[in-house]
Amino acid sequence: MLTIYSDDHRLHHGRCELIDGQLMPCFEMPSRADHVLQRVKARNIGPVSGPTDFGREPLRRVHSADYLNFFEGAWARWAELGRDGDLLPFTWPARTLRRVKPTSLLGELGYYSFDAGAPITAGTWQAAYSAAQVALTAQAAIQAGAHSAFALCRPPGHHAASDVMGGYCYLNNAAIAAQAFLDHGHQRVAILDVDYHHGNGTQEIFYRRSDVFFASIHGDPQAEFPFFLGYADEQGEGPGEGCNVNYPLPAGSDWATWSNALDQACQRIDAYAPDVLVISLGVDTFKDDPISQFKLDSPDYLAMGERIARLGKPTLFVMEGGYAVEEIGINAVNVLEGFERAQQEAQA
Ligand code: OKP
Ligand code: ZN
Repeated sequence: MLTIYSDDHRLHHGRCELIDGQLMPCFEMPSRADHVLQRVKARNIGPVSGPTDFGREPLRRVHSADYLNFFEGAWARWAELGRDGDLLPFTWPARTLRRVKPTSLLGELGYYSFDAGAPITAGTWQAAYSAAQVALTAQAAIQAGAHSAFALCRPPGHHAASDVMGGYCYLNNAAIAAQAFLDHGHQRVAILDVDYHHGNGTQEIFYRRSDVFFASIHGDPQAEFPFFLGYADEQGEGPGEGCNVNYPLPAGSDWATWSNALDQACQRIDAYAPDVLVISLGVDTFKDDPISQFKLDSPDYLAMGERIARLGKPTLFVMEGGYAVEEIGINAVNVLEGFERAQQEAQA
């Protein structure tokens, strides 16, 4: 399987995040991508290439122009104010406040975000831009005939909505790639989000559309980030009615519980009959993940890849979360190896 990767991810390294009332070093750190790349090479799953630059237009198909302009220019405005620490929001237009867009940098940042988990540093725009190009380049490989490809994106993307950042995410890599499939002649795309956290951004982007089916298996938002989306009764709206399905699972869920949800998600995807499949590949479902509460073990990721392969669709894997840094490479690449093994057996 081809892997697309860019060193630009290193340009994004937030300093700290607020977790359980404590300021902690960011869990979403550059070494995450290093470990995945190392494992891709150690297991020799295929070639690794850099991204092609497809420009801003494919980002614009998913994100609003005002949001992209704000994000691209935010650091320069922060620096102009004489600041050099991370740019972080701290006030949002929640209920009881107005959804106006203030003119000041911190006011605007509140308008364009939903939490303080997405710090903007000097290199964040470039890193996120390159991650989106990584996803688009892997998408193009499948467009050109590859059965599968791995977009080793960092920072992740699935919490980013059309004009809102948050949860370590700025640009929705998986959504941008899914939209690119449609823009290159595909009719129906399914996105399966296996990250521990609900892909609220992806859901929002496609919620009223029937050309993208979104399925997500995640920690129950009653108890887990992002709290305010990801419930089982969210099934899509208008033309998108029936094209969204959520499987919230309780803390402590192991492979038996998780794989049952996966089977259900796969049945729904099968019934939708997509041309292609995009996997939001988070491996923070791992038992030792420091911020998550599921109990998957490393071999389970092989089985996950096998089950996904049985859908029999061209498949783009897009890296999302996973914070047990030592094991993230093993677990992510296990999904890819399980997929390839089942795929080769099906062909033989
Ligand atoms: C990103 B991805 C707030 C702490 C809350 C945010 C989790 C984001 C997960 N600073 N944690 O889905 O793996
Ligand atoms: Zn996650």
